[in-house]
Amino acid sequence: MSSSRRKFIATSAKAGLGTLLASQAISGVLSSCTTTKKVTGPASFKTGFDQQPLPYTYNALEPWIDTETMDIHYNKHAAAYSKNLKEAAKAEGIDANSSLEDIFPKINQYSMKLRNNAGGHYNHEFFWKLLKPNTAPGESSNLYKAIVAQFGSLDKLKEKFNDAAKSRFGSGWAWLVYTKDKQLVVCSTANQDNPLMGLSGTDKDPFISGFPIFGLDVWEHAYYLKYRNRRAEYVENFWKILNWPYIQERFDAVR
Ligand code: MN3
Repeated sequence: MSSSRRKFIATSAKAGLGTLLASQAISGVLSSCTTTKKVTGPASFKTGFDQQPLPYTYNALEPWIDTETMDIHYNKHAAAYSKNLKEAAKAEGIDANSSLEDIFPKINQYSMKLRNNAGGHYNHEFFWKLLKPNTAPGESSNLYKAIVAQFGSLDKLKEKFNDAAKSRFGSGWAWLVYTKDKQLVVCSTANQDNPLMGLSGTDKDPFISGFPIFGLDVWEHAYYLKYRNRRAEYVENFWKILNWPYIQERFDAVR
């Protein structure tokens, strides 16, 4: 067992009150004494600047994501974000051993090159881990229960998430975010922005800040070779390769 896992179990055992407060939040009754811990996630999810090995082969997600797309997406697009992030960080005096989670809250202090490539690198490192064929939601998991409490059902969440992914104009991402108010919220961001960034949205394009539980890349480079203009079909198929054990672990770590 990893030390972070041991620590998590030890923390969970002591977390009777925390669990009570979280269940109140999940049922929609937010207690005024609920602690609002900063939602940047635990250390075990910290992201460095180097690209990590893809956790499966290029054809592992066939037929939902084709081999050629996976290869180009990982080796060209995602690799470029990591390379350009390191260039920008060096130019802007950022320690190469920093984690992106520490940089995102103050992202406005840096250039657009840093923002785009830090987001691009983080989002893709995260995205690869979110994908795994043949997993299913554990209906007794905290995440599943929170989804049902918040949205009514998993199908209702899917509908909301798919709408966000389909209606994001141009390039961007759709997200399920856990906010510091302990709510699960669906949102989307443009380009390579993500909910960990210290950004503010507009009335027409509100920005939801929080810890991403999962997200979907809706840039054309993520699907165009196979799906052409059929983004809706790609979005629908995402649910067939969503890595439920991993997203349940993420939720358990921040809730
Ligand atoms: Mn991409």
